[in-house]
Formats: sequence, C-alpha cells, structure tokens
Amino acid sequence: MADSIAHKILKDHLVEGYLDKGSEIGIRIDQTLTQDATGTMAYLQFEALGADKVRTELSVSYVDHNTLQNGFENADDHRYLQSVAARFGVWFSRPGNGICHQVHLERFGAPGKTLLGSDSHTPTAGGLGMLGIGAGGLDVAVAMGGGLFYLNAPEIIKVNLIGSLAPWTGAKDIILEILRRLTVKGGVGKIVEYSGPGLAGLSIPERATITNMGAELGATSSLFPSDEVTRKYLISQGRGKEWRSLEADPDAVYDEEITIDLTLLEPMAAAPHSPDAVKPVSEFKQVRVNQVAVGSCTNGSYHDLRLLAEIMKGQVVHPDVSLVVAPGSRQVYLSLAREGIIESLISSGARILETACGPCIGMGQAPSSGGVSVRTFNRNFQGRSGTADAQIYLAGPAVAAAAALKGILFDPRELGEFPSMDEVPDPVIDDRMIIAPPQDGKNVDIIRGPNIKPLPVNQKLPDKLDLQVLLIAGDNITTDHIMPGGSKVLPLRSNIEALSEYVFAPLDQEFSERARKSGGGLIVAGENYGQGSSREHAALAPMYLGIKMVLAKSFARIHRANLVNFGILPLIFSNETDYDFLSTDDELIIEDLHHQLEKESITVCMKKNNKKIIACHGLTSRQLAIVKAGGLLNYTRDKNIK
Ligand code: MIC
Ligand code: SF4
Repeated sequence: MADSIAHKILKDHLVEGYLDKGSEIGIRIDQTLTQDATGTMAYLQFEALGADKVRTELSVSYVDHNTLQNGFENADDHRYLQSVAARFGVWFSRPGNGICHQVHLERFGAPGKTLLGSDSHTPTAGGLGMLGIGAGGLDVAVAMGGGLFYLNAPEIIKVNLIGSLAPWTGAKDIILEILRRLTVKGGVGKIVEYSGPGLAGLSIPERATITNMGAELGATSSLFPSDEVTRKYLISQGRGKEWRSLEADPDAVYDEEITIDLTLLEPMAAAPHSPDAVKPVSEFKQVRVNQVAVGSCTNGSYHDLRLLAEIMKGQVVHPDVSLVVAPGSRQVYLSLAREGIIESLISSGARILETACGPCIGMGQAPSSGGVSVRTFNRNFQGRSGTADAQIYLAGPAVAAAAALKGILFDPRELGEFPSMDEVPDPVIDDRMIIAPPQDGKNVDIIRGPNIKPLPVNQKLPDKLDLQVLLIAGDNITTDHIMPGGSKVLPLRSNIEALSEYVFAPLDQEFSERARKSGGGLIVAGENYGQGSSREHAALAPMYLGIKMVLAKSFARIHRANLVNFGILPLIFSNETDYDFLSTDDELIIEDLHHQLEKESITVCMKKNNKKIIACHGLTSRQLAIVKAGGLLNYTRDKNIK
C-alpha cells in the first residue's frame, strides 16, 4: 500500500493495534528526551517504576528551562538530574549547552526514528524526518524503561508547499499562515506532513521552525521528508551515517490537504494572546513596541540570529526598545561568535542572554507593565512572559529586527533591500558539554537536595463521585493557565505540595485554597482544554488538590493523556449546551461510576435540581484501567504485583 511518511515510521514501530484512524496503537520508542522542568518528575517516576537502566537506543536529559538560579532549588534539580542520568544510562546535556530541541536536532536526531520527549515541542525533530512526539514525563519514563507509547492512530494532513519564499519572508511566516488557517485546535489528533516543490528551498533549521510550531496547532507531530537537504545537514554535523532517504509514496492518500504558495506569503505576526491570531504585519497599525526577544526553540538557529544581525548591522536598537537575544544552542553561539556576529549584535545594542529558554517561559526579561513585546517564540499566552498585562506578538526574525529598529510593529519589506546572506558555514562541533553515561552506573549516588520531594500518589477512583464545581473555564484554556511557569513557580516543579498553591493562579488566585477547603472537586471547561505544554504538573498538582474529574467540551491530546496518567477522569459533554447550565458551587454526582464507565456514556446528575447531564469518555480499556487504578504508577505497580 502507498504510504505517507508518518505511516511508514509508525508501521516500522508498531507493536500493538492497527493503524486505523482513531484506534489506539502502541509504538516502540527509539530515543527519549527530557528537559529540567519536566525531567525531575520524569526521573523520579522512572525510579518509582523500578527499572535499573534505560532500555532505549538513546536517552538524553537536557537542562535548559530552569537556568535562572534565584535560590538553591534549580541548582539542586540540576545536580539530581546529572546524577540520575549517570545512574541509569542517560546522556546529560549541561546547562549552557542549549535548548533541548535545537541540540537534539543538531547532535542526535535521525530520520525514520521515533523520539518521545517530555516537552510539547519535541516534534521539532520532524524537520529531520524523525517522528517526535511530546508527552507527559510519566509516559517518557515508561518509554525509557522500554515500554510502549500509546496514542490514537492519527489522521494525516498533507501541506503542499509550492513556489518559493520572497525576500523578507521566512519559515515562521509559513507556520503562522498555517495557524491562521487551521487554528490552535486544527491539528488535534493529526500529524502534519509537508511536501511539494517548495520544501527544497527550506534548510533543516527552517523546517524545524515549522515542525516546532506544529505543537501550537495541537498536532501530534509534524514531519518533513528526509532528502538531499537533510543529508547535507547531517554531513555538516559530522553525522552523515544517520541519513536515510524517507519520502511519501507518490500515491499516498491523506485525510486532508492544503496548499500554500510561498511566493504569496507576507511577513506575518500573531497578535496577543493566541498563536493563531495571525495577520500580515502590514495590517497592524502603529503598535508601539517596548521589547524584542529573539531566540527560543522556534527561531534560535544560526540563520535566525545572523539574519537579525545583518538587518541591524551598523544601526542601533530604537531608544524605546530593549532587545534580548538568546542563541538556541552552544553550537549556534560558538558559530556566531566565530563569524563575528555576536560582536555585531552587541554593537547593535542586543542584550545577549545565555543559551536557554529564558524569556519564552518567563524566566527573566518580563516586559514592562502593559508593555508590548515582539518575540520570535511560539507561544504568546497571557501572562506567560511574566507580566500579566503584557501584549506579546509572535513573528520571525525579520519582523523582530524591523521592530527593534523602528520601535513599532513594522513591515520589514519597507526597510529596503534584503541583506545578502551567503552560505551558512559549517557549524562548530564540540560535544564536551554533553556527558556520556558510564558503562555501568549502578554505583552512582543519586544526589537529592531539599527541593526534591517524594512523588504524590493518587487513590483509586471511587465508585461514587460527589464533587463540587470549583471552576468554570472557557475555551482554549492553556496549561500555562492551569499550572503557570515563570521564575517564581518553575523552581517548585519537584515539590508538588508547594507547586499546588499556584494551580489556576492566572485565572483565579483563590482556586487552590478553595479546592483544599472543599477537599477537591471538578473543573468544567470549554473546547481544547489543556492546550499548550506537555507539563504533567498541570494534572499532578490538581490531583494533589483532590481534583477527580474535568468535564469539558473537548481536550488537547497531551493534557488529556496526563489527566489519565494521574487518575483524573476526563469527560466530554455529549451535549455542549449543558455547559451553560453549570456554575461554580454546583455539585455533581455520578453513581455506579465503574459500571457506567464500561458504557460509552455516563449520566452525571446535578444535585440542586436533579438535571441529568450526559457525558462520554472515549477512553480505551487500557486508559480506563489506568484511571480506575488512580493513575499509571498505581496501574503499573498493580500489574507487576499480580
Ligand atoms: C513550554 O514551552 O510551555 C514548556 C515550558 O517547554 C513546556 C514544558 C514545561 O512546562 O516544562 C512544554 O512545551 O511542554
Ligand atoms: Fe523552551 Fe520556549 Fe521551547 Fe518551551 S517553547 S522548550 S520554554 S524555548
């Protein structure tokens, strides 16, 4: 049968189930990655699972998120991560070596393989033709132990790229255009696959910008073919032997197709507070800009930062703008330094930050009150920058450079001639900041500072639920709303009790206290609940507060899986208008729950008036067993005991 690239890779890794759209499959995972903000929990869980060593071909632990060391917490976590990596056979990319997705692309990614990462932007690896999937830390822990990763067989969308990019437009404009058309929920349950004559002109880092932001579509993954461009990139990384050709069969069938004529694209930006609020920059009128931030796993490549430097060459940043720049990896940083580009950026007034996520996750460089920041990042959710009322616009490096020079959102095409960018020189290859695990790590001591608290574990799901509605949330609630990031909260990622104080804080400061007082309850939400990150803390901390159920119009993929993994029941309204009948403080009762879960629909009763709300769960029998057991750790433990 003629196959898409996605199906070729899935078939190669399929261990359980059939590739029938929507049905559950279990796939073998070749590589895993973790980052520090999700990694501490993932390795604590790996320890709890009792495995003695990782069973993947390669597992890498990166430190890139929590690098601001305001107190001892982050440094403690780094020491734990380094020691636990050595103990269990995991490679360790030290703080300063770069953002996980950028480094993985450069040093480890390989076409045709599978990569599971405890970060939602793991699909960045799709730029190389690798199937990268983001998941919660517990799923990654299981995969590190050699377990399968379960997902619903996705639909495949083909994006046909024709024409070629005009000067001043770039890869970011392509993905912003796709977001404009498909929205932040357009990719849920789907893999986006790129093809067509337009892709030959896109370098691997440019392809990776596109696959990276596929996460903002809610897509399971995004994939480019592995072609001549891929081969040359891998050779330049000294990894030519990893190359293999991978393309879709000519008559492969897709579930959906869209075409983008690159020639017609204009420089774009996403307006606050959603990555799909996209318009051509020329349509934004006189937006004054206070900050410009360039970097992140989306646009932190050599090409991106070099373009910024070339556009700004000989000029200095506008007096009202603060320009911050973070190279995506140490390789990018060293290569820019070697070419004198760092000097050029400093001379243009850039404040150079360390190679890390930094401002993207609110780790420093929060904008001023009500400030406007133009960022080459991937998310502009309200409050994520660290300033609740800041206005964040997402754009590519050319738009960022124009804003830095002009102090307003400005169409870069009006800057004049596009700077000539000669061939990208070979990168500086130096892996000394990546520590290989010892052959035998059995005797390595795992270092645990006081910031590492034991893992909370859930109870089994009761057969009768009597729950108070603790919050009525709207559509597209992000995990940043549920469990915010930022320099104050992120250091608590391995201390769930302390972290739980901040659950839903951006929406409702009193939430945590209310949940504690009522001994738990449920959340009611609109569509696409839990979009955004893979952080399982957005399920784990609510679980700690006694949340037993989320009743929503629909869910984002990773968050729904995380809810299941921590024993929180995700239910979907069968009739969406029932959402309107509910208010905070309502009490909902479900009787005979375990029996009801065997059926497709469940009757939920409103205590005050006996009104019946019908909900469905759509969970597979494996997922049901996990929820009933009170989460994946209990489920795995119970299975091993039997
Ligand atoms: C993000 O971009 O939101 C993060 C921070 O990288 C998260 C992971 C986390 O919350 O630690 C993600 O994308 O999964
Ligand atoms: Fe880091 Fe931002 Fe990328 Fe998340 S999106 S991995 S915080 S750079």
